Amino acid sequence: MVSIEDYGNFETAWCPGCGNFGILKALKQALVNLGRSPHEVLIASGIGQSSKLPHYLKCNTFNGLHGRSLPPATGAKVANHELTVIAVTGDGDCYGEGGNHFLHTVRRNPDITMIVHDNQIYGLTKGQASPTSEVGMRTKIQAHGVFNMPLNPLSLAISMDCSFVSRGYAGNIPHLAKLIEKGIQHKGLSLVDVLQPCVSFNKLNTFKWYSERVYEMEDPGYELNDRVRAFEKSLEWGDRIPLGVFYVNEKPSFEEHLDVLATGPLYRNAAKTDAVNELIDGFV
Ligand SMILES: Cc1ncc(C[n+]2csc(CCOP(=O)(O)OP(=O)(O)O)c2C)c(N)n1
Ligand code: SF4
Ligand SMILES: [Mg+2]
Repeated sequence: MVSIEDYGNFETAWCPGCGNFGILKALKQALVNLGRSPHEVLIASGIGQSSKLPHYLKCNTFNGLHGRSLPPATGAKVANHELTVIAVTGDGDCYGEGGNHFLHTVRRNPDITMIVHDNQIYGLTKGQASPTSEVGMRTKIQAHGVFNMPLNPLSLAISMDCSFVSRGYAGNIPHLAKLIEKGIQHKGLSLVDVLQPCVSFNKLNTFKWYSERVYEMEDPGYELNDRVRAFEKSLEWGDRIPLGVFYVNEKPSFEEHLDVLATGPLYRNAAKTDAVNELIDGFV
């Protein structure tokens, strides 16, 4: 039987009190609840405080370039679709630098769970505004306040028909663990955007600020495949901020479109080089 201890217990470089700890705990809990052993799991990340998370888990990991958690995650899933593949990323990493990859991964729909540590700030580089920072937020760089409109990740994902769209909160670990579990169980790309307080650089969206606003949606009040109603719900932000699953659309995953995977994972199939050799010989 898998236990939390199987995923290790590491010293971290995160600030004491950071919301990242809640996400790490919820992810371990979700993997254990689903009975996934460390060797069955791959976590791919980019660059950021959030992207350090794989360093603190004993399982297969890949820590790549800024904004690039999704391409290696997709590649790994195609090479071995029996793996549980999770992309861990930040609001800057995923919605800024990696925004293009986000859009096209939604279109591709690989069976990957994306966990976005959305602290509405660039934490690692010491507190510049990110794509999700609120208008008016002052930082050392945005000394007169942010004036760019924040990106709404849920609305964007729903508008593009992302097959699973949800929001969790790093201060509600049991709820977040359940959400991650649902994301992993869903076949296709699942987005879990996590509101994550950065206690060092985001003095606006604090644990107190979130705790006064977030609420769990037991039942969103519409069928989860109703894209228009889900989009409308995703616009709710302010005095009340909904948490939970906003949208689900079951559709074929990227891997299901690839006939070559029908006989099993690529890594198990012996490479067939005859046709390639014949082609190369044709140029000699
Ligand atoms: C191509 C590139 N541009 C910029 C950087 C510098 N950089 C590293 S992390 C980061 C922002 C991280 O913000 P986020 O993804 O929100 O992660 P957080 O640290 O907040 O968890 C930036 C701009 C980089 N490493 N590579
Ligand atoms: S800078 Fe912010 S996001 Fe980074 S570890 Fe510290 S509190 Fe967490
Ligand atoms: Mg961030």
